[in-house]
Amino acid sequence: SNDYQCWLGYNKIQEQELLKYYRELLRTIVITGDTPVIKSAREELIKGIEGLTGIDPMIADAPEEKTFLIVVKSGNPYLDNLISKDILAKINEEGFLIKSVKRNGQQKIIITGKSDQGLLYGVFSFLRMIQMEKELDDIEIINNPVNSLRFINHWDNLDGSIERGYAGKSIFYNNNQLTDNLDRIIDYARLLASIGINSIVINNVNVHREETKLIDDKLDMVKKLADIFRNYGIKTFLSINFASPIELGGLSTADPLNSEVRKWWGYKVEDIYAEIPDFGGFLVKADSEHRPGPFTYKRNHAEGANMLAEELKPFGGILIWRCFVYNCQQDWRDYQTDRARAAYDNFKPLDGEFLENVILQVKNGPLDFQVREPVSPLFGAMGATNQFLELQITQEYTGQQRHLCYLVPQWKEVLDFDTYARGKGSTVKKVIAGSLFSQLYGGIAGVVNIGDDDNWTGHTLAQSNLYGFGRLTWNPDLSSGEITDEWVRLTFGNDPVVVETISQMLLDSWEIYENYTSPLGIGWMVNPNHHYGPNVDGYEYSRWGTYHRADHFGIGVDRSVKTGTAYAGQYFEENAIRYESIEFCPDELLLFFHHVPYIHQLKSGKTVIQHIYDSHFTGVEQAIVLKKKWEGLKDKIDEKRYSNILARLSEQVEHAKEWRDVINSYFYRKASIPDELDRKIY
Ligand code: BDP
Repeated sequence: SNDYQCWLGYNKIQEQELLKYYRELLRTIVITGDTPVIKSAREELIKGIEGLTGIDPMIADAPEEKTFLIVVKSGNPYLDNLISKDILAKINEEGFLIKSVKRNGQQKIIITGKSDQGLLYGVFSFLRMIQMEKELDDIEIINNPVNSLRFINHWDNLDGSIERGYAGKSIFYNNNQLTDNLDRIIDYARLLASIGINSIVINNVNVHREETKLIDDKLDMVKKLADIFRNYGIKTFLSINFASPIELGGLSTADPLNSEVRKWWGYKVEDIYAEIPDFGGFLVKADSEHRPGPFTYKRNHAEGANMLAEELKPFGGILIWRCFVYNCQQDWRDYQTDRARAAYDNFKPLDGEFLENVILQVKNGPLDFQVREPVSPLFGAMGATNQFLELQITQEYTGQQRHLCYLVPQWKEVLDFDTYARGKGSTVKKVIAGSLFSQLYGGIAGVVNIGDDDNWTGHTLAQSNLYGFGRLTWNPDLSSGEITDEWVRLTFGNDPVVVETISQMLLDSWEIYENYTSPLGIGWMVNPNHHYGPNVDGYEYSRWGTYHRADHFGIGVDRSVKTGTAYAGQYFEENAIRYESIEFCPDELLLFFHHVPYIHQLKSGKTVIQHIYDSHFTGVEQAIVLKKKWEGLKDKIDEKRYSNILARLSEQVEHAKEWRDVINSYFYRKASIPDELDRKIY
């Protein structure tokens, strides 16, 4: 069904002239090679052409006079007189070239690349062009991935549950076993490869008892998954338990400097590579939210990470270490400690101490995937260390796939943020691609939003977040508009009304969600634990370090250097100055950085309290408009997807009202300042 196929639906081209044109061109194709990845490319090409044109293409091994589409590696002699060395030299290891050429008066399209993966990506890109009804006459596209590691993180547990999963159960595991439905995993690998993903972590960062065994007597499960993903150019990684030497090995310690511990890991790593020679490496959450780590042994995180990295290195493995480390036991009354400071305080002093196959994985913001946060000050602050950006595709704090919240615009802001680490233009996207400091590794990791629901993501429109994530990891310079337009066309077809309406709904949705939830960068006004729905004081008097500090007079957390927690001082000067002063701090982050009276006037001209009222009333109106726009497409969308999305949008409207009323009445009572427009506040 369409909802299951996502953006690989390959529905028949509607436009008759074009259909004729494609049919003529794609009758015979050549794709050479029989490695597993090329096989996947060939199968995809056939599937795509069959679906899109209704013809059954002839696959030849060697180019003939009349062959139109030729997919060969860049060393193939066939290309010698057709494509110049200069052009070929511009393709990087995983990149590809799609070029129209003429040979003996015959028009042809060449797809080429240096690696099997390059060809696979080229094929997906070509199919995308057809799905989007592009002319093929005069094209020359050189397309290289900007990030070398394009990562998906699964928070799946072996019992089949998914931490922060909003679309059913795990597609990998069931009852501590590998699922029987391997076909679905193949389809998943296709979806990921089609957007350029080349690495996957297959289990939750919180590694519990069963998952600890994945490097031990459950390694065969890893092997089976790796065998599937490999065919699509995707490397498999595991989250590991830092205390494994104790839990699995029976040692009395997991001290990274203990020689028995090192030896134990060395053997383990050897075992893994014996089974899975191209195994990717480990991801580690240590000393965070009750996970074990080097702090127990008075070692620092470089000592912890390097110990593992050293064992992985001979096999080409990578060690990814998360910077989500903070004291989750802090006291809400303590105005001095600030959770936002934690990642920087813990890791910045260690810059330069990590081995070259260690990558630090940093969440986009200093707290935890809120609807709005400033960018983490760690980006750019560790010039001698590989850094990854971690994004959350699964909508934990952004409506849990019951609300529409398209995150690509948010991610674009993060990627384009200027850290000033090396003067103007030191954007996050350059830091993490490794280009700002010429680092060996770089990339983006996304906590994925899929499960075993028919449509993978619960809310069908949430498929766009996975698509957009992949496209951005490939090329962070793509605009939100381009990505959105692509996704809508590939998913729902090329009808201009459909494309225009859905694109606009997506592009507006983040701001709408922000409007009716927590205002001005403050965050956290959610129900504890499950994090769905409004609860202004839900976290205010608990230990997690997530406060708004609202009282009768004002709201916000003073993170200035002069009078607050000094978090603002963790940024490079240009940003530090901007965030330090109430005057320069942008409205949307004001309450993140400053505690201000409700009557404080924003740059918009409104007072804080009036902004809260207005944005919450507006947010609900906008949610209603989203639903209306969707209803306008009733005749243009298949029934299953139409009703899935309609049901979610209806829930969103009702739930937005709850948010509005809870937030507005809280602040109305707290501040005792009436709404200027005298609207009814419940
Ligand atoms: C938080 C989630 C929690 C994760 C944690 C993490 O609430 O379930 O384990 O992040 O990233 O957002 O480790």
